[in-house]
Amino acid sequence: MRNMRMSLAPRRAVAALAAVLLAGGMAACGNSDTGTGGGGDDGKLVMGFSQVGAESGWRTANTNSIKEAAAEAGIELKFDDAQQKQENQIKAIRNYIQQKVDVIAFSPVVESGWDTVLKEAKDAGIPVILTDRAVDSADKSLYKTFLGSDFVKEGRLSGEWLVENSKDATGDVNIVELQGTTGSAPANDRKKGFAEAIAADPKLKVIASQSGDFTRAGGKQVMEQFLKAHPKIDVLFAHNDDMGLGALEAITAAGKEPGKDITIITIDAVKDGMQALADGKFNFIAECSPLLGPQLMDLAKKVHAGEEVPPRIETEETTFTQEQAKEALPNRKY
Ligand code: GYE
Repeated sequence: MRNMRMSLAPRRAVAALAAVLLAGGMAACGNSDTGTGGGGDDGKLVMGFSQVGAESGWRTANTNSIKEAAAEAGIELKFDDAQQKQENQIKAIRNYIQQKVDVIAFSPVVESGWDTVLKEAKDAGIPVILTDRAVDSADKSLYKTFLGSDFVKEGRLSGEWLVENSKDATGDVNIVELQGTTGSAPANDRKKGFAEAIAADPKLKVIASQSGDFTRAGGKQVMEQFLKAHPKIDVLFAHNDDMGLGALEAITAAGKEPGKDITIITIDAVKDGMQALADGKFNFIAECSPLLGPQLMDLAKKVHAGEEVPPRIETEETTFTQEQAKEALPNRKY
């Protein structure tokens, strides 16, 4: 009896200790939000992703691509929609730092003002990948790589098409420009590339240029103002399909025929834009691919494993005329 009692006591202690350890262990793995650092509940790589918003068809396709690719790659994705506000993105990134995710990826709504929060991520030892849009930070060590399009090139290709197709025009060709979100990389760069290209022909003149925030509503509203203020508009250059699609309504309401009375050039090549191009309402689209998910997940794995990655990875893109849009449309996935 005595012996038994004596042997029971240590057994109870062992059991109690085991219970404590088990509870502690469960707490640690049950809460990937507070600090596993080396993976999620099931040892998965955890990515915190801060998305710009849901402003356009492009963005929806981009979000879907990221979510699908994460699931396929076995990456646990924490996703936040910032509703086009930088302060929301900064908040989301700080949250991810606190949660000790393995990798932070984000598409910065504007180019400036990221140094402080990027430094916080770096100090916490969490690698950052920029996707879609760039930042203007002088310190390139604040992020591992930038995966996305060459927006200057997209603007330039749009401008070059216009130069080529205005050869026979006599007199001034009046252009209005619908810019993307003020301060965003695609708005800054597309404007720049387009301006550079059309400088080749002095009769091509941008007579008005304003932001429509990359949305259909914004495109429609600003185009209405343009049409009221300027009796002779020959060309619309919209920084994305959605603003161009919004502008179509304003143009039709003003009694003009889009694609004929006003030549329309846009960027993205999402399905609705391609449909407008195939229908003869748009005249040219420079493609910008939103399908960045698979490459992003690949990069996240490499960066997490400490592998070197190139500082800049460019998306492959093309351009579409009306004829090419008709051909491509049946197979367009987004
Ligand atoms: O062109 C536009 C979206 O950053 C490339 O953002 C992206 C742009 C895209 O709202 O439609």
